[in-house]
Amino acid sequence: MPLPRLAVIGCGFFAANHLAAWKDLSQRCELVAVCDLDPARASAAAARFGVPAHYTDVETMLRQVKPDFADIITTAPSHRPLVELCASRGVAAIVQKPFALDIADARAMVAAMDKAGQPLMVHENFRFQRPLLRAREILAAGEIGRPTWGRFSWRTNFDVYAGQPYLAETKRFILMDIGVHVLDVARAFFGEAESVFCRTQSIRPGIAGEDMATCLLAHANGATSLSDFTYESRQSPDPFPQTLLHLEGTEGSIIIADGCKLTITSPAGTRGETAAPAPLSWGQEPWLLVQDSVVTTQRHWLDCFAQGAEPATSGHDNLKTFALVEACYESAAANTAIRLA
Ligand code: NAD
Ligand code: 89V
Repeated sequence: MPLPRLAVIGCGFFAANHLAAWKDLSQRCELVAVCDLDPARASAAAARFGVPAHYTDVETMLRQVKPDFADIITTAPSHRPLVELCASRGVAAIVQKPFALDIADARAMVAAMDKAGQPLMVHENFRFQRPLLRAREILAAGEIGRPTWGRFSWRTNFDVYAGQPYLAETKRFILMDIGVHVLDVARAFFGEAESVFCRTQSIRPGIAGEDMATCLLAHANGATSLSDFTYESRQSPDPFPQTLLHLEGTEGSIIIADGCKLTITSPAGTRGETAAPAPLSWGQEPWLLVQDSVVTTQRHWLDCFAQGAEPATSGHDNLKTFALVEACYESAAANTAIRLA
């Protein structure tokens, strides 16, 4: 059985992690081409990762290499046209977060891929980080009883602008860049929210969008969660890129602290675990936790693609996370809680 053929679109800052992860998964898929509008980036990525073909035009690439799926690692403005182009050619797609510029574009992408009968996944990897996967296993096993309250906290002063300078000009910033991650984690743990109240702040001078947000969610399962995230938190050690966690249930609690350290309290007592990322030959601190989750996310796609199963962060599912982000913007603008449809 031939391996599924993969083409990558976008060879910028974060793409090196996707490409290295696809090379680690080369027993399960064949990386046949890369494409970038910038010819130097396209040829450098092909050379670095031993990819047989590189292009600067996506349509030419799709026509010539006929991949089974594309991995779209561009920024949000190009996501809808690229996903719709893949759909028009019957090519399945993975698209990086944030899914789209707005929910109308996100819905259009889901509709296009549904019409093409092809799977669509958002590469949303925070929920695939090892400490969070382990905490979800413990919660699902019922060790702390019924979930009642949770805080999902992502606070750092990491200089994200050095590698991703476009974020300094992005009008809808922290909710769209980090909220899509952390609110997706909140949904993964507690399920859908019925209402949100969000407050945003702009702390750092010269940053176009909000760079701090605090979101209070009322979940349909009765739990309350607090999701908070910022690039303007000065603390030591700086926990970047970890999502710290404090979950409570009717029987106990799960806490994820710096260093991927879990503390679980249940009727059986209190114990500690460490859920560290797997070592990677191409791993680089402080990114290893994220890089490891990229491999896990891409392996999940391959599992689902082979089985014809819907990925956990399918376009359909990520619409619900995206709707939460849009509701947070609406709440912050109106300074009131917003009920979700
Ligand atoms: P980038 O701007 O550095 O790279 C994007 C590349 O795509 C550029 O080289 C650009 O030339 C290319 N491109 C854009 N449109 C194209 C088109 N139509 N055809 C071919 N190439 C095209 O961006 P980045 O920092 O690598 O981020 C890419 C995405 O990844 C963003 O949405 C970002 O939010 C996301 N991201 C995710 C994570 C994570 O998964 N944890 C981390 C960082 C960034
Ligand atoms: O994951 C992301 O979207 C990046 C980060 C720096 C948080 O890894 O922006």
